[in-house]
Amino acid sequence: MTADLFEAVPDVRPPREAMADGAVLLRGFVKPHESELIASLREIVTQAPFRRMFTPGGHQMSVAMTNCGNAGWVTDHSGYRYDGVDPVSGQPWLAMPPVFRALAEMAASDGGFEGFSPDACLINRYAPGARMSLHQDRNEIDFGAPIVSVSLGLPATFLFGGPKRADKPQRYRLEHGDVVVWGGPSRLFFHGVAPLADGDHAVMGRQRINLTFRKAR
Ligand code: MD3
Ligand code: FE
Repeated sequence: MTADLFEAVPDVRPPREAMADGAVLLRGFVKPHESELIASLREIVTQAPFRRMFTPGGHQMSVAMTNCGNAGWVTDHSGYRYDGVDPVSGQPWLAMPPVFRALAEMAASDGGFEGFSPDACLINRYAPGARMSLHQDRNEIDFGAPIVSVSLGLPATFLFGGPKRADKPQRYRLEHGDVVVWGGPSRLFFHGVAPLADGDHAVMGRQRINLTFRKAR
C-alpha cells in the first residue's frame, strides 16, 4: 500500500494529560481559534510592544514581555509587581480581548476550575535562545485561582518541578495551540522554560509566544 504524501499525519499525543494534582495539559485547545487569537495579539503588541525588563537584581530577562487586562506584571530595580499602567507608555494596558477571556475561562472550567475570572494576561515572547529559569509565581493575591497558559509558535521544553526548588523537574514539550491549567497544589510548583531551540513556525515564525492568564488582584 502506498501512503498519500499529502495525507494528514494523525496526532499521536493524547488530547488531555494530567501533569500533577491540579495541573492538566489540554493539547491543541486553542487551535480552532488561532486566527482570532493572533489578530487580537497583534493589536496588543502594537499598542504595548514587547520589552525585555530588568529583574530587581539588575539582570535583563531574555524573554520579552507585555500585558493586557486590568493589571500587568512588571519588574524593575524596585521589584516585581502588578501595575494597571504600562511603565513604557504611562497608559493603562489594553483590555483583555473577549476571545482571550473566553478561551481562558473555558480552559479553566475544563481543568476543573469553574468561575475563573482573570484580570491579567502576561504575554511572553521567546526568541531562539531565550529561557526562563526555575521560579514560583507568587505575586498574585489569590493562590486558590489557577493560572491558564497558552502556547503559540515554536515548541518549547517546559520544566515542571515540585514544591521545593530542589525537586527534579519533569520535561514537557509544549506546542502551538496547547493550553495548560495550573491550580490546586501545583499552583505554587517551581517551573521554567529551557532555552528555545531555533526553528521557523508556519504561523508564528522564529518565536514562541506564551500567554498566561491570572487573577492578580
Ligand atoms: C506552573 N511562563 O510567565 S507558562 C511565567 O512558558 C511563566 O512563558 C512560562 O512561567 C512560559 O511565569 C510557563 C506555564 C506556567 C505558568 C504559571 C505557573 C506554569 C506554572 C504557575 C505555577 C505552576
Ligand atoms: Fe511562572
